[in-house]
Amino acid sequence: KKRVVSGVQPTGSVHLGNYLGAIKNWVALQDTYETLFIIVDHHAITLPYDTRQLGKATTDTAALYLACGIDVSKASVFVQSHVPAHVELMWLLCSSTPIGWLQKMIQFKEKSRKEGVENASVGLFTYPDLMTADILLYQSDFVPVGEDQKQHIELAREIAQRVNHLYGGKKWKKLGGRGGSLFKIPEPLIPQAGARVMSLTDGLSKMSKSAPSDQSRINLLDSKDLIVDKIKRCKTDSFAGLEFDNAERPECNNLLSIYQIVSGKKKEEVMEECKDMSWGTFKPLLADALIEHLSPIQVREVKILNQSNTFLRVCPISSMFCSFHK
Ligand code: AQP
Repeated sequence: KKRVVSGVQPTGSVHLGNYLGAIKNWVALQDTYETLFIIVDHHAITLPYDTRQLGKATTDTAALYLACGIDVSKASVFVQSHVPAHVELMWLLCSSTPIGWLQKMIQFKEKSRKEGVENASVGLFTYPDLMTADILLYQSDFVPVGEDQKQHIELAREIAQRVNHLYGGKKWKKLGGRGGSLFKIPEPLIPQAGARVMSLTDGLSKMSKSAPSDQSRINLLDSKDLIVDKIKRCKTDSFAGLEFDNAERPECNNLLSIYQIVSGKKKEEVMEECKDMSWGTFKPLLADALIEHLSPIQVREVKILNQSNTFLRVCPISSMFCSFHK
């Protein structure tokens, strides 16, 4: 069986972008592939974080994986920091990665902007090497991610090729080494719909955990009232009717796309159904579709957390740093 690896950072509330761009697609893959879904807590400490929250966010993210339909009888679900080999391989990969390759990463530029590059952590800079280690450690064939991670997967491929070239192949075999390729070259799996879910308050920015306003995202655990309120207040435009793929209407495209995926309808069906609608008619329809889709996930999440009080109790990173607080 081909192998699939992916993960989400326990950095805050898992939102609709994480779900539609990644987790929802994992569920379909677990029947066909050997799948490993990781809660990537080492990634979560590359930006300032609350040590007391990290353990809880780790447990909550794992519970959400299961509530969204990940089945542990088919897939492996685990916490990144529980497997030290991720960090060990990362160090080996860092030593073969030219600094210039990391300097080109858009996510580093964006995430270091707030603090300034000089103040950003070395961890944030080398994050792509850790992500590469997460993938290469398991000789993964495919990595299902949202579009924002495409550049990191391309880098992972380049690092794998470089290490294969430097330390694999015939020349090492002659010297008594293993020869051949050390690492498989992974392929990204980016969904056709949901690859880039945009903010509710700005159709040109991606929905994100770190955006200061909670109004900009639908969290998977938002209450019905909150979903209705967020959709009621989300940014729209003053064009007549609703349409996909008009570059002048990014919010319209985003909201229709979300509706299409959560309602399980085809794009043509949604176009036909919504083309003459006003925002006043469409918004309650979208809110209802979101609630209908997310409610079963929310019910399962509560059940899972209640059932499993020993479930992922200890998070080594947080327990280590928490002890420094005392
Ligand atoms: N808006 C999005 N649309 C589609 N997919 C998305 N992903 C993230 N945002 C969107 C995908 O979710 C997976 C897990 O993301 P992550 O938590 O590991 O990384 P992230 O990019 O830090 O997530 P956020 O929520 O967007 O946080 P910040 O605030 O840090 O930017 C990945 O597969 C990602 O592609």
